[in-house]
Amino acid sequence: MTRPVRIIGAPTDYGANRRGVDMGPSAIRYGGLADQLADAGVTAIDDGDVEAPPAEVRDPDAEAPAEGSAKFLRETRDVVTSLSDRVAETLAAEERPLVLGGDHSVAIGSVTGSARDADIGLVWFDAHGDFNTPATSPSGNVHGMPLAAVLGVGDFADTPWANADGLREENVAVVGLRDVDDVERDAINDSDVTAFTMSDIDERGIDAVVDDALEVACAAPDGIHVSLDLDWLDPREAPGVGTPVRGGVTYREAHFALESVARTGELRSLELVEVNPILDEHNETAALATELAASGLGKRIL
Ligand code: Z70
Ligand code: MN
Ligand code: MN
Ligand code: MN
Repeated sequence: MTRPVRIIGAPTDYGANRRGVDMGPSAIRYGGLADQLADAGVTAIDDGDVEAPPAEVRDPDAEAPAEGSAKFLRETRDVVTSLSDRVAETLAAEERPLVLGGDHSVAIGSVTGSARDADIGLVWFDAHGDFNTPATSPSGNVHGMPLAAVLGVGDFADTPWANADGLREENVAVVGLRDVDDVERDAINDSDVTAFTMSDIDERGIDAVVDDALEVACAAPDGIHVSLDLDWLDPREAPGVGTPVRGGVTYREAHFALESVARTGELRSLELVEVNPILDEHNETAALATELAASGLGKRIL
C-alpha cells in the first residue's frame, strides 16, 4: 500500500505561549522534506497550510472554558476544525496525511480527522503526557491537553469539536514520558491508555517498548495515527523544540521506532509537531523531523 502522501501545514503556536513553533511547517519544508520523501520512494503532494492568524492579532481569552484555563481556545477550535476536514478529505481520496505543526494542539485536528468514520489506534511519542484539561492545566496552554481532548477526558467530554469519534483509550499508547504533572499522572493511570516512560525504555529497550505500543494501537481495525512531538528526542539531538526536556531518546532509537511503525503496514496518518526554528541550531531539528518522517513512511536502506 503506497498511497501518495499529502502534506498539510498547521502553523500555530496558540497552544504554546508564543514560542516560535508556528514557523515549524516552513522550517520542516526548508529542512528537506520533499527530498527525504522522494528518497523514501513516496509520492508527495504539498497542500500548503491551514489558515492560522498570528497570535498577536488575537485575544487569548476571547472564549473561556467552563472551568480553569485554556488560552486561544477559539483560535484552536477554528484551526483544528479546518485541519480535521482536510485530513478526512485526504483519507477519503485514498491519500495519506502528513501534518506539520505547529504546537501539539494541532493533533486535535489530525486525530479527529483520521478517526472520522474509522476505528483507529494512536501512538503518541512525547516527553509529556498532554493529558491535562482546562480544569487541571497548570499553564492554560492547550498543547498540554490534546490527548485528553481527543479522548473526551473531564470537561472535554462536553467539547464535541475536540473528541475523536473512532478512537478508544484501549487503542492508545504513549511512549517516552519524563515530564508529567501530578494530576495528569492520576488521570493517565485512571484511563485505559497504555503509557511507557523513559524508564521503561531504559529497562526493556526501545524494541520491546515500541512493539508493545504498536500492538496496542494496531489492535484497532482501520490503521494507526502516529503523533510525533520532537521533544520526545533528547535535546542533544533535537534542540529546536518548544519545551526541551533532558533524557529523551537517541537519534538511533527514534529512527528504529519509526522504522517499526513502517513495518506494521498500518500507518494511516502521521504528524510532526513542536519544531521551533528560533531555538534550533542550523535547522537540524527540522531536518531530523524530515528524516524520521521518511523512516515512518517506509524508507528502505537495503
Ligand atoms: C505541562 C502543561 C507541555 C509541551 C506539553 C507542560 C505541557 N504539562 N509542554 N507539551 N511541549 O502546561 O500542561
Ligand atoms: Mn506534546
Ligand atoms: Mn512534548
Ligand atoms: Mn521487534
